[in-house]
Amino acid sequence: MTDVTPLLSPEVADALAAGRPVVALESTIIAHGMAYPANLETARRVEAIVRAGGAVPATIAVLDRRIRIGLDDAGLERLATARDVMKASTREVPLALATGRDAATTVASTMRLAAMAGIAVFATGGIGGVHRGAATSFDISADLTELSRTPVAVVSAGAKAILDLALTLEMLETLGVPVVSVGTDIFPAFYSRDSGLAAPARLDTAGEIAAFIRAHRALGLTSGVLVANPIPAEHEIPGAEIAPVIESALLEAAAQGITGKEVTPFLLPRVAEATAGRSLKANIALVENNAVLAAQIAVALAAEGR
Ligand code: PSU
Ligand code: MN
Repeated sequence: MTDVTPLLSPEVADALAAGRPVVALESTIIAHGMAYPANLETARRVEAIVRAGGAVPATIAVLDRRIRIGLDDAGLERLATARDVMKASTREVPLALATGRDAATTVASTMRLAAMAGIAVFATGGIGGVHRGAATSFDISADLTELSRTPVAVVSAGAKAILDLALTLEMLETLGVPVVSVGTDIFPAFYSRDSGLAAPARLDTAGEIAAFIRAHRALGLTSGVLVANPIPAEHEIPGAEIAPVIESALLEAAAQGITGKEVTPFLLPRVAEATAGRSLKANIALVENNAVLAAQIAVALAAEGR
């Protein structure tokens, strides 16, 4: 019989039992979002940043037929180097468990598994959302579905720049997902600080965000919260510069018939190549920046008892 009980690392289990701060981390970015060795270096550095911020990192994946909440270094290395790792959104988690395939978790499945384990805060790069052309392709990430039904705060640099951000914000509103930009009135656009779209709400400190999450929870609201934390200015790629690169990568994807869950893994290396690695540097910087804030939020939440 398949064992679906999450297997917590000893460090994560201890922290959760004691009510100490824990930050969940996804693994799709390791297995499918960045190439080796940048993926492994980033995974390690993000964990170190969470620790330095006073929280315990819990990178989530499915390995050896078990849901893992908190990986050791061998687990991180395996995800960063293995060739046949599945990209598992929530609906694929049972498939990974039942077939015994190793799987990296997306924002959606990481949220769900974090919630199962009692982890309230999660740091990532950018969420999936409504793709350009979704009116005909229907390509809308299950990350939005999960945000609508799973009470985890997702610290991101907004949604992936390859998406239709205006439609993504509309969808988040329809789904009742609070969207809070950090220290700005505008919704960030992953590689750039300014999407040209107004943020639905603004908060300026981790303490304020923790208070928001507590109020959201106290009301019995069961959705997630999207915390949109702009990339640090020194690492941003202005929208006007990155937009044509993304557009030509999207055209290439369309020409090759790339659809569904393959789209992001197809685009990211092409964007990295076309920007001579600048997009990869920006991606790493924003993930690290989100890990800093997520640890602060987790610490603030734990301070008043989760
Ligand atoms: N953003 C990135 N790199 C990534 C992802 C997002 O910069 O690899 C991943 C996340 O794991 C997210 C997933 O949950 O892509 C969304 O995939 P899709 O659009 O197929 O739902
Ligand atoms: Mn999709």
